[in-house]
Amino acid sequence: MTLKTRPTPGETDWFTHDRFGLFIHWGLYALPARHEWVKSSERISNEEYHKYFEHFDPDLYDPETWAEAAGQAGMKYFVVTTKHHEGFCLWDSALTDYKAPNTPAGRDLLEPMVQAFRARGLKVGFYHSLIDWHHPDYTVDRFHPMRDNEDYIARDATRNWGRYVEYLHGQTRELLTQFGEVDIMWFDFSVTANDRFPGKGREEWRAEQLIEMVRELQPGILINDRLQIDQDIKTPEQYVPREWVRVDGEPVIWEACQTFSGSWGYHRDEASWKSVSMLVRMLVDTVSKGGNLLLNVGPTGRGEFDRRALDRLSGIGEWMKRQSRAIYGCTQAPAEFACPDDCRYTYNPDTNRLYLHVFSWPFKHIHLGGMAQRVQYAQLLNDASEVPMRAGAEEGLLTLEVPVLKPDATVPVIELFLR
Ligand code: H79
Repeated sequence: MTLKTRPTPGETDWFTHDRFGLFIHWGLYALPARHEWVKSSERISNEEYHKYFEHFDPDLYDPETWAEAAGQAGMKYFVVTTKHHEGFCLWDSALTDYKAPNTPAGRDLLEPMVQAFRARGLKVGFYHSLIDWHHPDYTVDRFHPMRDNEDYIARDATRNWGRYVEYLHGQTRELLTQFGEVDIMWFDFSVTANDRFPGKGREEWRAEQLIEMVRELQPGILINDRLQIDQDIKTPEQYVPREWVRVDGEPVIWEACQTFSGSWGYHRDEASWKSVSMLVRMLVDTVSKGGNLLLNVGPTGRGEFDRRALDRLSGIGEWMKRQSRAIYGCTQAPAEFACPDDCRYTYNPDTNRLYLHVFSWPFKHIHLGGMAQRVQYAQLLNDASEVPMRAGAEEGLLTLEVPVLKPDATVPVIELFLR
């Protein structure tokens, strides 16, 4: 049997079937182009940061091309930053002036994005930052850009936290009432205290009340875990979990979020871009442990996915075009199937097919212990060419006879039809 996860309040079937989504981090930080945390890392004041607001003019923005790139890569949903920690909003919120329509962009940028992705059949997710480095009522904490500014900190006494929480809840309401059906609400994130500043968590966000409102407005929506109350999805960030993610010993629904290069926002000079091969292996590895992959693009200030991102997306799409059967509807294989070296298994419980993803192509043979009686037929997934099998030398051993030349796929997959 495959692992059964702890039940959650939302509708998770589509999510664990689809497995692969696009994260989009787009905001004013695309202009400094040196990490979406630049305001915090460089201790930039609201006044200094304002130049990015005044110059935000994404004249090449065409969400249809974004949706096409995501769909072509095999992604089935997307999650976009409606507001990141800098506080800038992509939509025409009635609750702030700090929004795209008031920049040279001159319009709501979220609505056309939602339309374009939905039209391509992708599900819609909103990332919304709990943290806000622009709002006047948001108090200083360990990450705040003004954490070293004594005057700014002194004015915390005059800040009305309740007003910020109303803003947070009010904007969440806007997002869940003005854009049709929303499939995921992705809040980010609760702040721990340090020796200088208190933290902000479920009490501060009034998380219980917020969650209740979200569920009332969008029944069936999936909510992540960063309000300090676990809901539908656990969200490991920028690492590959060693095994199926558990909470209190129980396997849960999880989604790893990963970057192409270490920055979420567009970063011009970041050089540690992952290869297509590494990204495909990351996707396979994630699904082999029962998880989803949410892979991020940081569009430029002109409103485009840059060449490096497009290259990776199209490379992944080239693989997914023939191999997606080993991803959609798949999960961790039952423990009885011992996976050979340099490989991963994914498994589709509905079709009872096991997929052997070969990370390092071996010479002529792959030996599968204990499988002699279990496999009815084997083929390469990229071209449906038969992989001959014979009973191995040992009891129960099944030997697959594979071509010497690695098949034409970034990660070749052998489809095993089980008995
Ligand atoms: O939105 C993306 C990130 O901006 C946000 N979550 C994802 C989805 C996030 N990134 N890091 N964190 C949350 C936790 C804080 C990490 C930090 Fe740092 C390490 C803050 C300071 C040191 C990363 C590195 C950010 C600045 C330098």
